[in-house]
Amino acid sequence: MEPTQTVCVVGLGYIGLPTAAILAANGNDVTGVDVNPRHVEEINAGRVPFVEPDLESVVAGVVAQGRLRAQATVPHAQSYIVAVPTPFTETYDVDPKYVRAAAESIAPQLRGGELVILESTSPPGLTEKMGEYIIAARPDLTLEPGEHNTIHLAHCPERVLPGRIMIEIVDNDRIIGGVTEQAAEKARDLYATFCKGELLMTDARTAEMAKLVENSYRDVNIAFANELSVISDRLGIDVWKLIELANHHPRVNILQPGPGVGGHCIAVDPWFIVAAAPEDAKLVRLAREVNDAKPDFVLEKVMAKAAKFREPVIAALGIAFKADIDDLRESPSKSIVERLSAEIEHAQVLVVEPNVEALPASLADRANVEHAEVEDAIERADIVLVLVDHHQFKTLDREILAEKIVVDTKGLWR
Ligand code: SAJ
Repeated sequence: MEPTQTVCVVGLGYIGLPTAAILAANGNDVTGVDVNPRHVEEINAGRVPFVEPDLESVVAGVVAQGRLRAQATVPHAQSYIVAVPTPFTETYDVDPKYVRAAAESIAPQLRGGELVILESTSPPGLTEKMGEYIIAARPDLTLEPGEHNTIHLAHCPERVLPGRIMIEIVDNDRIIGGVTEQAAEKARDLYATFCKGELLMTDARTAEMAKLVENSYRDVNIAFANELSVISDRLGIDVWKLIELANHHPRVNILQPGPGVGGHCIAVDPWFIVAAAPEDAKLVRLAREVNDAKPDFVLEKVMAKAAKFREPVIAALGIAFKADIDDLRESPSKSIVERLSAEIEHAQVLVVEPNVEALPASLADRANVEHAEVEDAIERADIVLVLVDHHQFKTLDREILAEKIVVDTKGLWR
């Protein structure tokens, strides 16, 4: 089979690498570019530098077939996909430095007629801004459609769920946002080589906003659940039962409360909406504030229980940002445990996290913190604090909880 087209993916992280691999597996000739030499080396050896089910077999296959290679420099390609981080600044506005660096590394290779797609989560307007970076570096090119030297720009946000990426990257519907109609058509043709979901055409700004809105929708719904959990606690109502009952209504679907919202998407993206329209994004901002305040509520609850003991032993179950993953970034559970061990120095905190080999330095370095096995931790504890609903915790024999004070933020053992 002849390659469908040459594609260069800039940024070989959680999104860029699966995208590069799936494009290559569907006939495209793909070069992946990454600034991390260790990543480049690993990928060229057919290995994946992070955990994601089923990705490694695809990467190994396409690398062996010569359809995917990784390197440090940007080559010429018919299409480019930019999948780099878009962190936010202290004022919650986007920091476009990685998008800018990617645009500036692509610009020298362009001849006219190429398609440049931004996949990274973006506030409205960043795709157009990427075009400005390209034109600033290459004033001989244009973003006007229909010229021989036109560069086509599109925003096609990824919406895959970590842990299910290789399934969702193929099956999910995909929003294709062109800065021009021609750009959208070109981007659609590229995604059509591997995407079985519907390809939904729109403009770039709407596509940028759609991604932010999807994650904000979830954030607002979780904030509602978290607020209900605080209200229910005060009123002596079981919030899990309450939500279960309310969700029997055919038009009600409340998400689950927890210790707070973590990860690098749902806890981040709503801020881009707030930054874009600070006066108007009232609900979006409030939801962020409610979810960010939930760890304080959990902490106060545990501290009140711990005050009854001279030297409390607290088993903290889970520090990942959600169930059955090893990702500790932006994890409310981890921050609760850090604060707990700092605020009650005379407490012993037994941290259970079956998905990591060792605790992060912020915890490992504390004298009153120990990485423990779940049953041992519970046996030794006065207080059992459930922070993540890992499958190992769900199936525990409840007998071992008798006599223990339980603070269950995930409604695991009701
Ligand atoms: N959470 C709750 N209650 C719930 C559901 C989740 O407290 O009922 C918490 C989780 O514990 C976690 C956080 O929310 O701390 C986020 O978890 P998640 O599983 O909802 O989402 P992510 O961050 O892993 O992935 C999301 C997904 N977006 C949506 O479902 C709208 C994914 O499809 C996106 O691709 C991803 O963000 C992204 O990259 O933006």
